[in-house]
Parts: sequence; structure tokens; C-alpha cells
Amino acid sequence: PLVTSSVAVDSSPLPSNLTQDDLKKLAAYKAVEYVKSGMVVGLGTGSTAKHAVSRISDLLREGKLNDIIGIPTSTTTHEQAVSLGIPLSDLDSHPVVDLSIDGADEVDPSLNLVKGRGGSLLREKMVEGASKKFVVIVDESKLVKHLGGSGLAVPVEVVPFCCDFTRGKLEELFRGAGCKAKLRVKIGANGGETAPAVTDNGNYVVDLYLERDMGDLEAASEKILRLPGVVEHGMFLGIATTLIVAGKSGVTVRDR
Ligand code: ABF
Repeated sequence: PLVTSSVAVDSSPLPSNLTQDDLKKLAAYKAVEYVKSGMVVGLGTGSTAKHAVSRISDLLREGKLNDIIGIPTSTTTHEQAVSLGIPLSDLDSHPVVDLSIDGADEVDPSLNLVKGRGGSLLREKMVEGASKKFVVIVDESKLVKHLGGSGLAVPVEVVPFCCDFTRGKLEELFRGAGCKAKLRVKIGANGGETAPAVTDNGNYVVDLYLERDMGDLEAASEKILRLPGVVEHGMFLGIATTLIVAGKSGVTVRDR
């Protein structure tokens, strides 16, 4: 496929019948070109990252990559990687990660991200924050001008203890931005709400829906993290080093 970047540009368009999943795969495969033998690699979570994980396993099987150690960012990715035979470890044994590859829910022009709408964020932030290089892979639908401005949520992982108290405190923090904070629930088989959604770490998620953008992102991050019931939030500020976007007109690679 046709890759454009600050160094190389190929303007030929991609075939018009590509699905969104095809675009995710293109971005993922491009990112895996950064993986070299002997690396410790952070393995992301979600429908885009799963293509990268299976690509890494294909290259290992074909002998085109050797001695990779994967650090999974969720129990789901752990299971996928185990099923594909990728050797795994964790940050306790490998505190420095050479490269991580993961998807995102939103990406702003400075490569700040919203993550966690699919449920994972804490392990991702730990692994990707410990990475020398963090490559974000998205289809073009994820690009936004301002984080949290798309009408979709900014997720916050909270401890279960008195989660409604924490939810209320989060809503108060961003009242000026028209915030509605909602505890994420698992939808039951009959379509009814059943129980709070539980993260890999046994916590709950409060989703912040904002009518207006929350202004200074670092300040917003600090305010959220200062609340005692909060474990982590889904804004990844200044962590991504490279963005790979697949769109109808090709694949774009951009370094921060
Ligand atoms: C995870 O996958 C989450 O942080 C984020 O919510 C999501 C993106 O998933 P997808 O690639 O399926 O859109 O990394």
C-alpha cells in the first residue's frame, strides 16, 4: 500500500472498496515494520491493535522476526498473544519497552489521544508510557481537532468504592464544559442495564461526556488525577511518538 509521510510520499489512492477494518489492518501492518528482532514490544488492545499482534505472530512464524518479547496491555491481548504463540513478559521483568503499537479512540493534531472506550486504558498507559517509541494506529475516523469534542466519552477508571461519589465529583470538575459523567454498565442480553462494566484491574469506568472541550488538557488531567477515587484517565498526553493513519487516500506516517 501507499504510504505518505514527512519523508516519503506516494499519492496514489487506495482501492475505493476498502472497509474500515481493511484500513485498520493497513495501519497495523505499517506499524509492524518498526518491529525489529530482539525487541521488547508493547502489544495494544482493540480491533486495530489485534491486526498488529497477528502480523507479529505471522512474521515470527515465517522466521522474519526473532526473539520478540511481547508485553500485553490487557487480558484480551494476553489471550490473543498466547493463542498465537508470541513469547510474553511484563513490566516487572522488562521495565523498558522498545516499541509499543496500539489503537486509539481519538487523536488530536499534537498526537494526544483519548483511549479506553473499549475498556482498556490503565495497562496501556503503563506499558506505552514505558516505551521508547509508541506508534498509534488508526483509521481516519479517529482524527479530531480537540480531544473529547466529538460527543463521545473521555473514560476515567475509578475504584468501585463509592463510585457514584467519584462520578459526581468528576461531573462537578467539568461543569463549565457541560459535562455529564456516567458510570459505564454492561448491557444485558435482553438489552437492559445489568451491572457496572469491570476493567482488567477490577475497577469501574466513568465516561465523561462533554458539550464543550475541556480547555487546557494538562490542567484537566491534573484535576482528574487529584480526585482520590480515580485510578487513571484515558487521555494520553505527550505519550505517542508516531501516528499512522489509514484513509481512503493512503497511509500517512507522522512523527511528533
Ligand atoms: C484500546 O482500543 C483502547 O484504548 C481504545 O479504546 C481502543 C481502540 O480500539 P479500536 O482499534 O477497536 O477502535 O486501545
